[in-house]
This record gives sequence, C-alpha cells and structure tokens, in this order.
Amino acid sequence: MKTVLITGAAGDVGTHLRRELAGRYALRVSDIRPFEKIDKAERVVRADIAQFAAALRITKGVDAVVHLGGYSVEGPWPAILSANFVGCYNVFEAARRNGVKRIVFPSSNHATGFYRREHLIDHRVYPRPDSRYGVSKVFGEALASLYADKYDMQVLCIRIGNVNPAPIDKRRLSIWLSPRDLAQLVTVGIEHPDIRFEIVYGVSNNTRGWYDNSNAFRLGYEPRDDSEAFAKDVLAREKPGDPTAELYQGGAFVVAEDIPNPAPLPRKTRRKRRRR
Ligand code: 15L
Repeated sequence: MKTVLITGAAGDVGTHLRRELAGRYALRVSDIRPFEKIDKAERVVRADIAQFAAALRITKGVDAVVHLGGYSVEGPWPAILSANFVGCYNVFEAARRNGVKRIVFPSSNHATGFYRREHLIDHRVYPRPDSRYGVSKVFGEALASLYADKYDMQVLCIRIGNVNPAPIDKRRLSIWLSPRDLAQLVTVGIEHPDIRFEIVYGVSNNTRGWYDNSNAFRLGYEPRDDSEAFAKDVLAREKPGDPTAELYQGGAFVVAEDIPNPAPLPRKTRRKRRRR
C-alpha cells in the first residue's frame, strides 16, 4: 500500500479527503493545527511547513504528497506569504530532496477567479487570480511546472472549486466538488502513470459549471455528482450579492480584502508566529 502524506489534513477539505481515502492508502496526516479526530490507521505528524526542517521531516519516506496545507482564503499578506509561498516552496523542495516524485497540488478556482461567469474556460487559459490568495495558487502551479520540467516530478494541479457535502449558494452550484469526486481526482493524481505536469478543475459534473474540464476527463476522471440536484433549494435561499462579485467566477474574492478564515490557527500558535 502506498504511503501518502496529506498536509493541511485537519482542515475541512483534508477531513473529507481522509475519510474518502481511508483504507486505500497508508495516510500520514500533517497540520499546524490540532486534529479533532484521528483514525487509528493514520499517522499524525504535527508540522509548520513554513519551517523547512519540518517539511523535510514529514515528506521523508512517502510515495506521494497531497499538499493541502496553507492559508485557504484571501487574507493578510504576511499570512499568505508564509503559509502559501514559503510553505509551498518548502514542501516541493523537501519532497525533491527526499526523492518523492508525486505531488498533488490543490490549486484553486481563485487562480482564474477574474474570468467572467459567462466565459467557459479550460486548463490552458492564462491565470487571472482574483486575490493575493489566488496569486499564491498561481505561484504553486508555476512551482509545479518548474519541478516537473527540471526535476522530473509528476504533479497534478487541481483548481478546486468548493468542497462540501452539498453546494451552499448560487456560485457554488457552478464550482461544487463533492467529497467522493474530490477523492477520485486526487487518486488520479497519485496513480495515473503518465502525469508530468497537468492542470485540471476540481469540480463535479455540474450542469451549471463554467469550466471545460476535458483535461481531467482525458486523465480518466468520471465525476459522479451534479450540483443540479440541490439547485432548487439553494436558489430559494439565495440573497442578492455584491454586483461586481456577481460578475466574476471568483465571487467575493474579487472585491474583498479579507475573507473570514474558516480554519484559523489556534490562538497560541498565532502568537508564537507573530513573535518569530
Ligand atoms: C477556495 O479556494 C477556498 O479555499 C475555500 O475556502 C472556498 O472559499 C472556495 O475557494 C470557494 O471559492 O468557494
């Protein structure tokens, strides 16, 4: 059985993914935050990936890395810089030094969030990040490209929409990714024999989708879910949003300077980080 390291594994997406991949891989789970629940088959390695030594320690001896760790919304530059630029570089470089060839890099819809909603985009479009967070995801994709070309790594970048058991609003009807479809895409990233550097969209088979995800289908992705099943209820609850945000795929990220962080660091860790 392959050993797979998941960074940022205590977060929402990480928690869904661990549940879906349990039993398929030996999971090494890492986060800077404490874990609420651990499966007895999982090996926990607490780490701050902004520290290179920590990244080296956790990537040793694994077959693949799923690098979810980082700041997951638009936020202050120092937080994005440390978690998403320094942390991401550390994970790629530590994996290279440890001879780990496979990385699944969960990028984000916010790497292309400044495309308008009526635009159908594919994996070849020029990035149009909608935030500092989106820029950090474009940086991760560029790093993936460099490590594939220069060091023969095999990297699947998944521009994730929104992972949730059900879509939560109108925008998410277009970008929803069910947990089991997420797990399928990550498995493609770990297993596909011919991946070098690829970009796909992390979305289910949504009727209202705004992506041409043919690159994912070419690699064997067969999404099982469609947000349309939830559309009636979601639209009945929908409140009018910011008119500019409504124009763009990235939604609130195109106008906001700070999106509430769904998974803030525990207070003690935040204080320690500020002192460094
Ligand atoms: C993301 O990239 C974020 O990590 C997630 O928290 C959501 O905000 C998601 O995008 C989204 O666009 O819904």
